[in-house]
Amino acid sequence: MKEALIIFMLCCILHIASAQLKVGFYKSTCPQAESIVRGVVQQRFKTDRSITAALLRMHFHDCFVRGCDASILIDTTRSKSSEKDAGPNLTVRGYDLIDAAKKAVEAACPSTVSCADIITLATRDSVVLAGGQSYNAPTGRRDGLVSDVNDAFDLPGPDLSVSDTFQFFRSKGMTLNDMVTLLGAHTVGVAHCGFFQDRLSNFQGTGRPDGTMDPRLAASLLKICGTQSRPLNRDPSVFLDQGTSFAFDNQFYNQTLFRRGIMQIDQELALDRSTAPIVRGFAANGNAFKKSFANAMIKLGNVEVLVGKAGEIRKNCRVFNPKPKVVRRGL
Ligand code: HEM
Ligand SMILES: *[C@@H]1O[C@H](CO)[C@@H](O)[C@H](O)[C@H]1NC(C)=O
Ligand SMILES: CC(=O)N[C@H]1CO[C@H](CO)[C@@H](O)[C@@H]1O
Repeated sequence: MKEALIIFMLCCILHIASAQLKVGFYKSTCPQAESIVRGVVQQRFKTDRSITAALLRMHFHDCFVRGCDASILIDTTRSKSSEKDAGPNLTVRGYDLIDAAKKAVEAACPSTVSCADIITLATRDSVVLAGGQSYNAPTGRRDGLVSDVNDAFDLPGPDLSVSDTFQFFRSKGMTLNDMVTLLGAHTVGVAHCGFFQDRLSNFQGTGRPDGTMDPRLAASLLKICGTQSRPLNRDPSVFLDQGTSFAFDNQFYNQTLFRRGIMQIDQELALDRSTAPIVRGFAANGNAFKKSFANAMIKLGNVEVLVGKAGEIRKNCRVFNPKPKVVRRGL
């Protein structure tokens, strides 16, 4: 009896904490939703393993700006510049995969599954394909009605200190452990030179490389990046995890222990007194990292979500649904 009561109470607390999202939200309204998304991701992953990195970054940016509401997917129009056009968003990739998944899901269940949930599910599936741990991703998000180029200031830059970076994560309800865990997503994917170039030869205007980077790594990256800045579309990029670049594993942390973090924030995680023990723990125990990552992703996916009747279920992830025509009576 007592146990049943405790379990019942736990359910309620967890329910409230996840703001009405629930695992299997589409079980009755679109039972195929999760398997359709998984199929599309699997198909893509076969020819493009970099899709894991693309989706992880998209999901992070979506959730940190106005919550996980697919506001990142909205295309700019002639009259309004959307989130996509903000500096940090310029190199987000994977929009075409979301379009493909949405199209397949719409064919099975029109106007039922949100674009925000499709990002969440596709990201989870792509992490699993790259070697990460699977998790039950709660669903039931609604798509937002706003996307503004000025909102992307909620995203931290790569040159901030650990404590300044943590302010961003704390404001979204994340712990320091969550932050170190989520940055472990940099175990896959690439960064353009412009995001770390100063570390290679002229760190903070000193005329010298960043002393916290392995000099051999700095020298080899300098050959790729040079010293001049370029526009993003002509800027070379390098792997964020120089060990196992496509595997979703704990090698990112191990690399930073060897001073082989690419961006300043990545390296700082291993050096800052507050985060170094977490980094050492994950570097030593890959399964602990993967488990922690699964939990942190569920938390990320809960940030400021729209549920119930809020927002809408977009038909096309790139545009808001047309406003219903106002029917005027008696005028
Ligand atoms: C302090 C927090 C973070 C900062 C400052 C940061 C910064 C960056 C930057 C500057 C890039 C390079 C983008 C480019 O050159 O195209 C990048 C790439 C990436 N970020 Fe982060 N990031 C942060 C946290 C996260 C989180 C929480 C995730 C996911 C959970 C994530 C996932 C990724 C992935 C997967 C890539 C590679 C993207 C690709 O290959 O296209 N990042 N990040
Ligand atoms: C950690 O990274 C270093 C430097 O790249 C590498 O030599 C070493 O084999 C890695 N250790 C593990 C356990 O993967
Ligand atoms: C992927 C994407 O939509 N990128 C856009 C970012 O913003 C630039 C310029 O504002 C557009 O040209 C890109 O298409």
